Amino acid sequence: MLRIHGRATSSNVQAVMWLVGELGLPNERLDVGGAFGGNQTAEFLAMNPMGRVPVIEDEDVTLFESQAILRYLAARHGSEVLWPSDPVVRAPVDQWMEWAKVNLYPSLTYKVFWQLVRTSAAERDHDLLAEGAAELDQLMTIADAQIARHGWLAGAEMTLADIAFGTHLFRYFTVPFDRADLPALRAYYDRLCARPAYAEHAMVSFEALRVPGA
Ligand SMILES: N[C@@H](CCC(=O)N[C@@H](CS)C(=O)NCC(=O)O)C(=O)O
Repeated sequence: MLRIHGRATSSNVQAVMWLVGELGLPNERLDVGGAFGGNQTAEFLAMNPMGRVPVIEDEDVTLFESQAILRYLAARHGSEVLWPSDPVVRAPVDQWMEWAKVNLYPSLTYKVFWQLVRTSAAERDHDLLAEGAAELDQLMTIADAQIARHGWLAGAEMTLADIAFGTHLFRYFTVPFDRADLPALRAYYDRLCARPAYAEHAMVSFEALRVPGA
């Protein structure tokens, strides 16, 4: 059975679990990382020398890096729609997956989420927070236009690009900061929230991550 190593509060684990839920794959998820520890043992480092989650074990495959895991699971167990086999159809899906990981993830995770949830108010870097919020305005405006035009991030149907991107929207819309008013993005997020697999795996409380005074 597919085994996923990683705590449910990790956004990278959440992306993998959301896909696992969408595909209905039987699985076992183990709480590893953060307060659970277990990610610096020799056994874990043999699977991922970075000591990070998620890691998956699936029959003959052991894999780390969440985006590689998404591609692998979709290619091996998924549908043609989520991760098309035709390179021409797949390319924009891959493009938007990378766009989300390379741009959205650091701005939201390290500049906004970490400042608001994982840094006490006394130590908060307001310049960094403002920088992250401005970056998010720009990035989400791009996403809003793309979604308004096509329906989903990479086209007319939900793909891995939406999983790589949409996973982060729960935190984006939940942490308290000034967001741009983007109707297509908001409607898209509401559609994601109505999906059982998203509600179960991406809309995970982050209160366990909050530091005192944040
Ligand atoms: N590029 C990696 C990043 C993995 C990563 O940074 N994971 C974080 C959780 S989101 C982690 O393992 N942090 C240490 C911990 O949880 O103990 C991926 O996408 O899988």
